[in-house]
Amino acid sequence: MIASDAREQLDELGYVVLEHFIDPELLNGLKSRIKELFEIEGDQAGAEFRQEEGSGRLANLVNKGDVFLETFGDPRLLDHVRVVLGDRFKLSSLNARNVNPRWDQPQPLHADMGAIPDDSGYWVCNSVWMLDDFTKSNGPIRIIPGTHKLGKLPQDELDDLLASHPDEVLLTGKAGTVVVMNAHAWHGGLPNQTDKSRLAMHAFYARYDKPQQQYQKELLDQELQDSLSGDLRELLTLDDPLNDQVSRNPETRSGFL
Ligand SMILES: O=C(O)CCC(=O)C(=O)O
Repeated sequence: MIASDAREQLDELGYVVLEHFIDPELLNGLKSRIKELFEIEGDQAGAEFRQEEGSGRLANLVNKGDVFLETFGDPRLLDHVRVVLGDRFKLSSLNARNVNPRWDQPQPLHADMGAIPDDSGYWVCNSVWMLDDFTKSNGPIRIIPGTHKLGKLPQDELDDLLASHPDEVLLTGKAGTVVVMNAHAWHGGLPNQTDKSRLAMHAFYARYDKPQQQYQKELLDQELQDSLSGDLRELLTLDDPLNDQVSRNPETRSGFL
């Protein structure tokens, strides 16, 4: 069950901000494992998916620590994702993004995976886990409310994807906040004007019939796959021939995030 105003915000605005969502102990665990992974992976960090100038990225986090298994299957989160994607959906990817201090470029406005809703409706939904405070000046995400309903991509409508948009809203909040976002809504990260980096984790979901951004069955160690059962196994679609068919081809898995 989710609050009716949360449902309304997801329907109308395309996002909802859930404060105090992450338990403080989990928050610390996520931050310290992510920090460790950045050190271990060095200049290869994010390479399984994409690297991005001005931000550190990590990909395939499901495979990189038990602490991540406590995140993407959280029933409170899935209740919100269900509002966007309906009852049948899967984890598409679990990544992190750390905006470097003083990085002065915004990301272009985009919809995740360049996705446009189809005849069956919305098919991408993201959740942004704020692992640091997100402030107006340290590289928050901007979102243009309502654009998930347009059925158009920003690159087809705007002359300048980097320019500020008259309707943009900045997603800010304390560490521990999670934003659930209809990922068809136009959004993008902003510059970090501060001396500290800004860390987020993204648990990204797709409708059951669409490609995963990262084909989990190919990426996860066999030992981990064998140990997973129940809801997590189902969310990762490790036993789903339809997913094998749609997610195996790397060409269908491009785009931002
Ligand atoms: O700033 C973030 O963490 C998310 C930015 C974003 O929308 C992206 O990387 O596609």
